[in-house]
Amino acid sequence: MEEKTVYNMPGYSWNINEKKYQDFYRQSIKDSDLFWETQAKQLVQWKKSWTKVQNWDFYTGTIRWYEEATLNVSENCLDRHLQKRADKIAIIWEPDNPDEPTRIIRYAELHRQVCKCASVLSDLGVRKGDRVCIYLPMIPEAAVCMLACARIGAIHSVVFGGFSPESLAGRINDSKSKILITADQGLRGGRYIPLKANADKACHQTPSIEKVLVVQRGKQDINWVAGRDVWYHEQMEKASDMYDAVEMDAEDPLFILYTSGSTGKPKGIVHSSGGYLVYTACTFKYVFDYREDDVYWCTADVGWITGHSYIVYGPLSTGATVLMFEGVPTYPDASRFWHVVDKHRVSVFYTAPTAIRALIARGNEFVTCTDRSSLRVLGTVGEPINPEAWEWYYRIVGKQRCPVIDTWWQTETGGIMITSLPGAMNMKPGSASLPFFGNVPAIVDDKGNVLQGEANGNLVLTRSWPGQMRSIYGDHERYVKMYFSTYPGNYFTGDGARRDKDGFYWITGRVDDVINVSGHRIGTAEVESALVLHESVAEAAVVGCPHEIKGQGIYAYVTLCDGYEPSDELQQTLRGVVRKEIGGLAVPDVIQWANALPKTRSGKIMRRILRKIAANEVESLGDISTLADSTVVEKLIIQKKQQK
Ligand code: 6R9
Repeated sequence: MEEKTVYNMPGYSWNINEKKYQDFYRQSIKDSDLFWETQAKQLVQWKKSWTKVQNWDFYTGTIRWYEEATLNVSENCLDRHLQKRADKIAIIWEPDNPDEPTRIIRYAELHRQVCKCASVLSDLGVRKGDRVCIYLPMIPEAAVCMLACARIGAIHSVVFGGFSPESLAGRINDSKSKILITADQGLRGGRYIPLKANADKACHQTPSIEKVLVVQRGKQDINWVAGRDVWYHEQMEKASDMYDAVEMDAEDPLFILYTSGSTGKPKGIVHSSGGYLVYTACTFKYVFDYREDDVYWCTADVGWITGHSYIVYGPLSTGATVLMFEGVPTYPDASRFWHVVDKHRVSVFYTAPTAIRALIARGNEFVTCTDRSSLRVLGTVGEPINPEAWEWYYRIVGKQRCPVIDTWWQTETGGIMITSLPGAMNMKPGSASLPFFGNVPAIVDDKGNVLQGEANGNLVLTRSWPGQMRSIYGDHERYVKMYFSTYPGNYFTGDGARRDKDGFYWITGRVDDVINVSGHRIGTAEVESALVLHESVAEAAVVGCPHEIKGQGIYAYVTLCDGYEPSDELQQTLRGVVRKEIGGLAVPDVIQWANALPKTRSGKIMRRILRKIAANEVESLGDISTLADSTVVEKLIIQKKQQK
């Protein structure tokens, strides 16, 4: 691959320059204990200090940081700011509809609400270690509820509002959540999302749920289950605004967040309290070149890890002003992001390549009609950013004044792992650049040999970092198998990567059966399981295909049972099945009928070939001689042409 243009940084006094990055990085590797001890002391307030900074073993999957230390995460995000920042704005909430009023919540007020909410949850029977499921839209109450759980020491499990009742139920049952917090409805791009109705459906199958706490967002009529459902605002009104934060062990779980893997059902990623907070605070501070007067906006949903780490825990523990946006980039029109930037003088903006591509498609006028002079740093996350999108973001949105920070990380890593830092390094469009302090990535070949210098292969991390996930909820064995058994002694990311002559990393995408659709992870196995639920489907194979806006689309090959004929109607039915089982985000873009699927003699579906056909790369199918029946491939190509 040819190297792209390298941009020098515009002149500005950044917190970290090239030399500082080099020195700091070297120190962080040479004396990792010292580095992470210093960060922990500077960034987090502890009740009790540690006896050992790090204690981990990648063979057994034992990860411990700040042993025996204690703290409370909500206290770190709230109480300790009250002396200096009580009147500082913690959350600016921008509603879906620009005509609705903005909500401004200052640190003192956020503290009061979180204490009240902790009282409410406690009155409902929530105790330290209990699981609380949060299924809310992008409203400040989502952050309030997360922090209230942290205050009690309860473990939250946030489920993205776009997931179906079935998905929600699956996550509630896996975590055995006691309480479900939802809203009467969500609102996105002018459309209502029936969250309470979904929650009701889910609760038919969730024996662990004792109470459903309902936040009022709209005015729609909703179904009410007496004895189970409780209005949030009614409870909050009478709740005490004093709630002593519970002392937690650094290793006590802070939350569970479900994410898709290459096999089976979504896994509950477990994050710690102490290490996670140190890591999110530290990355937030350096990656976004944080300043006290910044207005910081991350456009992710709190239902994803980016929302957890870089809307709630990283920024609030740092005492930042965070903008929280309920809507979508294109509503009421494609200027919305930039109007919001101007309205609140946003200085740091963090979004996903898919949003950038969607906006490019609408034309530059939607951007150039706004001012955007407040912007200082632009960030991206979620998937590889194509150089065209990078250029547009840099030139059109940032007017070549703002560095574009490409941050690579995962739900499992808790925080940013490989990234550019503003002012500290040159930028190469499309490259996530260099490791963050303390991290040592490596590239290995399929046999696990570590490749030196310029290399292309599988991305692993060779040592632990405080934000690393600690386990898969209820299944530590699966954790060890998924992450530590492929390349023993290393954490396997599931991503492919290339390292160039300057040591810059270029993430090439997933090397497992996970598809990245608009920055959201979807397991092909999950979509296949949903499709075969329908009586007409004999077999289904799902692969990713290139998609102009989403990055990857979902391409499903479906073999029908005898007695069923392909039809547009049946396609719609099957799409509906996936929507119901998983949610709208997993609905296939293409369903191709297939008489048969390409299989090896041992019966394994050859997805490599299916991916090529889906991507229209049939000239480079590679070796198909191991197929049980190689005529299947030819038939699929013909069927694809006919179906168009
Ligand atoms: C934070 C988040 C993780 C997967 C990851 C990789 C892809 C994320 C990226 C990127 C290239 C970047 N990914 N950031 N690929 N460049 N800057 O997105 O977590 O939802 O768990 O997804 O996303 O493939 O493995 P998650």
